[in-house]
Amino acid sequence: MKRILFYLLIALPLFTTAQQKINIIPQPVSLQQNEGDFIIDNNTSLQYNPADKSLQDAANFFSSYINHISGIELPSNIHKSKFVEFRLSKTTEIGDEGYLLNVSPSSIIITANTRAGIIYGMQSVFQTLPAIRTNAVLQVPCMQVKDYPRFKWRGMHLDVCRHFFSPDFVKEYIDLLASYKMNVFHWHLTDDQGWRIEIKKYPKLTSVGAWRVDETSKIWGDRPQAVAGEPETYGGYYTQQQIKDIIQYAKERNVTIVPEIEMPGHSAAAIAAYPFLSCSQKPQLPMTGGNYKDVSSVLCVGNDSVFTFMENVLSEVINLFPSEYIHIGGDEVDKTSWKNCPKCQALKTKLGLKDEEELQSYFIKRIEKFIVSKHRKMIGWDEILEGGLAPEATVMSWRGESGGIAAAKMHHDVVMTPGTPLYFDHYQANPASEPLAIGGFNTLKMVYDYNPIPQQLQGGYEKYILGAQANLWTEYITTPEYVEYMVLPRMLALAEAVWTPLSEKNWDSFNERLQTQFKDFGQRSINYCKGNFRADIKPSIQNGKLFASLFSEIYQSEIYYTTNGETPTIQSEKYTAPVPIDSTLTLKAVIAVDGEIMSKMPAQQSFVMDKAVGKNVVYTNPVSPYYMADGPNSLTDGVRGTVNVGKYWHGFAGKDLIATIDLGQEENIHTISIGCLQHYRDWIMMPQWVKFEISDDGKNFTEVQTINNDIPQNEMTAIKEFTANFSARNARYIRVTAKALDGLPKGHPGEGQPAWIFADEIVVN
Ligand code: TNX
Repeated sequence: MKRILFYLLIALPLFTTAQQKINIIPQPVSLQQNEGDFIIDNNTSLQYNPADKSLQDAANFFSSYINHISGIELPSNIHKSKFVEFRLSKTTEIGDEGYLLNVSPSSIIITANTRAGIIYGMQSVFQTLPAIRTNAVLQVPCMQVKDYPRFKWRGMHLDVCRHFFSPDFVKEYIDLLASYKMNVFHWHLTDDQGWRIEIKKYPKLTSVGAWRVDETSKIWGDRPQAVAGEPETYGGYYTQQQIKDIIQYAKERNVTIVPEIEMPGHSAAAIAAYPFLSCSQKPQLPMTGGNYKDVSSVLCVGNDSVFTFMENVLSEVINLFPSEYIHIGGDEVDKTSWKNCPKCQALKTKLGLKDEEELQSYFIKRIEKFIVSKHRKMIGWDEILEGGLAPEATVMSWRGESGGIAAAKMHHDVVMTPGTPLYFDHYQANPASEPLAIGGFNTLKMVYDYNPIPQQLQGGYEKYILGAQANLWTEYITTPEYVEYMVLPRMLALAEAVWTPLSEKNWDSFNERLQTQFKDFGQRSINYCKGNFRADIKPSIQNGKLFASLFSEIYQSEIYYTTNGETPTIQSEKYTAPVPIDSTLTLKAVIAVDGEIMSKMPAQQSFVMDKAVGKNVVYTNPVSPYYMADGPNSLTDGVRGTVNVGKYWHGFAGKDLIATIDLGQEENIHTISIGCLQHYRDWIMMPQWVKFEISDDGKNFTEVQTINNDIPQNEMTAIKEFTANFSARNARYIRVTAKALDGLPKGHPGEGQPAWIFADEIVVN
């Protein structure tokens, strides 16, 4: 007892001196904070072996940062009372990118096996310092850190084609990556709506392909196509000199740039510049947005001069970029033009290929051979698996993880970039109060919880997962400020998911450390999303009873809720435990921080109690596996959908929804309804009509009513309850038929193609 008291007494001053808490993101493998600080001031020098050029570069990086935030000039290799030392060593436990950081009141020593590790040690130090120039004392808390990454590919992608971003902004983006120890910048340089890299041999790629009629003020999918003679004023590209400069900038920060040159699809800009590249060889104007009507976007695979062209392009790209990997795209290739092209068909016959997928595989394999001949590795989107994977290809898995899993099982390397949760063009907070995004919903917590190693690959295949990457497609992202907003803070969550060992990951700790970064973003005027202030409402069944659990992602927040339809206030019920649901009601919930309500609008979830709840449903046409809501009985689970696509909606692709419910026994009923969603941009439309039928035996059905749709087809978002009211009758079986549209309406980007039907609940009373 005495002993404890003694320790308490000596330990106490340590806590009361209010030493700055260390908040590093990503969380290091091991970190021990010690008493005291190292102060960087005019009595500080840098120490390193000047004969080592890489250390000299690293030292310059350190001193220019310090100069930037304080004005202090740090001299190198002269005697001062305190020093910051950089040492190259051979320490096996920290690998190629790891570092040891030792901060005491008289020295900061960073030890690593490579310059990369030294830079990461510096980044950890920088995170303890002010983010901008102030008069504050530069105080680095004493600590001992051992740190190294979990994955070697820690990537961020940026699409500069759909909208163009200046070289200066690209550098800012690289800086952001580097601050959180991300080491791959995937630069998406060519796409349908813009070619952004100067190719000396083919100047029209940029003089034509980099410019388009400016329709920036209109939403991507609604932009009109260009008309001949209109001025092409929107665009831009990077000269080879600018690219060299950016590569050097990235290298100083240990960021490798992986260039992507898209082929054979997503090539409309190249075709606008050189029409011979397409099957039809028809001239076309550069695209302004997402309208693909009569546009060729696929290279002709049956024309040998197309290969010569692409190989010449790749040669210049390979000469510029030192990256081990060259990304060739390979995604979303519409093979219709190949089917109608005599040259492509002749090639298919000559090579004895089964179908167009094998033609695509032929294309990719031939390009891989070329890239390998230049001593580089080819990487492509997961579609390159179709028709047979090229022998040495690395696969970037974006349509979920399945492509990555398949490739790893074939002993190919994989980078995980699944749309959920790693597409940062998707919403991160309540869409109702966010700037317009492409769709989806990937919150900070979802990104944080992401583990790049799927269960199916545990026990032998882990080594094929190089790491993970988030993608930022910019159809809806027109400005640098908006890029920052979509990337921050989600990139920080990803940084921890790809760097920190699972055992050291902790959401609450991350959320707390994040608050320091938020202050830094604020000081540096960097735009970021303040958080997902939408309470998450999760229905669950416990012992046969329905409950709603409420969650918040926000640091030190509280949740208030109502069940009477009113908007919750700080005086409403405070959430402490799952809320029992035993009648038809709408639950509304808001998030508060420090007594202030932060949600711009409440999250809400409706529940119904009716004769069909919990009853079995049989479908004539299958539910889409992508929109299963909470399982096969989602239409009778008592949980209603919201305008938020995907949540609690059952999706049917292009076919009628025909659902038969068995109530288990004869019941007296007088009303049946079904809720349907329209989400025009996502190809989800109201059915043409809904027919309600009843039966005693499940075989012979009698129609009680058919309700026609009255929601206009151009309405962007709507929820409609199709309701049949009739004089009370006895029945055991109910059949509901929602008739699909014959095709998406005229003027819709997918005109004539099958529409989706989304339904959430069938209510019987
Ligand atoms: C799919 S991801 C694409 C992109 C789009 C993106 C929008 C991938 C390989 N292809 O071309 O920009 O969806 O989220």
